[in-house]
Amino acid sequence: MAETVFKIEKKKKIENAYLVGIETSSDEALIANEHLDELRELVDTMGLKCIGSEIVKLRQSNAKFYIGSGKVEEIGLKAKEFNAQCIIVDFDLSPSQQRNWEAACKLCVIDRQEVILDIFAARATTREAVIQVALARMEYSLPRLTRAWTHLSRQSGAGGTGGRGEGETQLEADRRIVQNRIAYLKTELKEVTKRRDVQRAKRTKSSVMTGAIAGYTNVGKSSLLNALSGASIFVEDKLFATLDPTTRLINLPPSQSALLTDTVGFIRKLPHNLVEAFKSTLEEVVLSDFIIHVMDVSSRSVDEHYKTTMLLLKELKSLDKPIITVFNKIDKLENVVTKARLRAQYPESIFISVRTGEGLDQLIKKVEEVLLGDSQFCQLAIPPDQYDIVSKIYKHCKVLGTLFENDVMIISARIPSSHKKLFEKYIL
Ligand SMILES: Nc1nc2c(ncn2[C@@H]2O[C@H](COP(=O)(O)OP(=O)(O)OP(=O)(O)O)[C@@H](O)[C@H]2O)c(=O)[nH]1
Ligand SMILES: [Mg+2]
Repeated sequence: MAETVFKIEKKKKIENAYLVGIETSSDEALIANEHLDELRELVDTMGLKCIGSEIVKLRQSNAKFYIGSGKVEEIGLKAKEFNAQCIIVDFDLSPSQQRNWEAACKLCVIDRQEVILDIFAARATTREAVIQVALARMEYSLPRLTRAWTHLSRQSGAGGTGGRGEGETQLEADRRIVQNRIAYLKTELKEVTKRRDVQRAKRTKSSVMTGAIAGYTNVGKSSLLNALSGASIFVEDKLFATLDPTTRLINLPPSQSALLTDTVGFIRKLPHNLVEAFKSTLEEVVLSDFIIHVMDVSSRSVDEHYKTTMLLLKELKSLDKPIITVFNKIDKLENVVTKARLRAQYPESIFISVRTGEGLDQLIKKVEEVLLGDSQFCQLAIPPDQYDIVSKIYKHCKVLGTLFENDVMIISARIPSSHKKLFEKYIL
């Protein structure tokens, strides 16, 4: 498969990367530095060594290279001096810009999108994730087949998959192969998505409320679900540890429960074809009743992370749901001023540490509040031959009191609107 060939080839040849950040006129130097730090983390997650970096000040964007041509040549020389085998830029390059860079520097040039796609490809394990990532990568590669440093054209040119048709140039043949593969992956994805829909339908029927844990990558979303549900989802101090959503039941004392789904992390400038390909995975967020938005309080870019996630939630048309804003990793925060500032800026937020357990009870309380938020106070009359419904009432409603009138049990409770129908015939 082209994917495997790409990975092997890349691992063999490329070890050292020279990074290029960008400072636009609207960004301050501090932000440019934070972005470069994030790129360093991405490159580290990718398994490459960052041997040097610089930030380029962008005054006017240039059609040929995005940044000035003199600067590109300078970067190429510096990267070679550092013995780098590739240059990684923290901005998106159009296919022709990428070709121009590679021609000017005589090195492989990788843009931010490709870095993220590469990490996703290395991390995908389930069939659904593998197909989603492969599709996004193929779409990224299709307009880039004439690139000097391309895995796909070389692979198919080497006589790998499907030969060249009569009168067809190598490029046309490559394009045809990639287009066929994209079509094939799209059909495969449809099949897998159907299965997810079935699982989801089952869950919807169970009438338990569902929540999605969303947020920037590496903030502790999986750790939080593990802590709340006793699950053992893979957790790692690297970006994009989770690609597949996991759903677990959490019990909320005294008698409620909800299904919580851990989702793929977001990042600034998430490649659009990746968002498209992950649509069915991201639908876990779209279809949830509420969202727990987790942030890393110790990150210097916490406000930007907030904006990125909110923007993606907006794109997913999910901003109308109740959102619980949570700042995790409070154990790591030394600066008390930050906490005060965030508290003022996000007044409804909750500060927690999954590591120490601090604030988790407050979060659970908040989830309960949200679940009951759209509830109504009702009195229910349960005749003796139907007492078996009582445990269900306890499970889904907030029971405030019970008493007996003859043999009929009278329950005062707050009933979430999602369950009103279920108990309708008992309502007085
Ligand atoms: N100090 C501290 N570290 C934490 C806390 N919660 C999680 N972590 C660490 O943060 C790192 C990321 O945690 P994950 O749970 O994998 O984060 P995630 O948001 O699921 O990340 P992705 O799936 O990669 O998007 C891990 O090394 C965790 O051990 C916390 O409360 N305090
Ligand atoms: Mg995770």
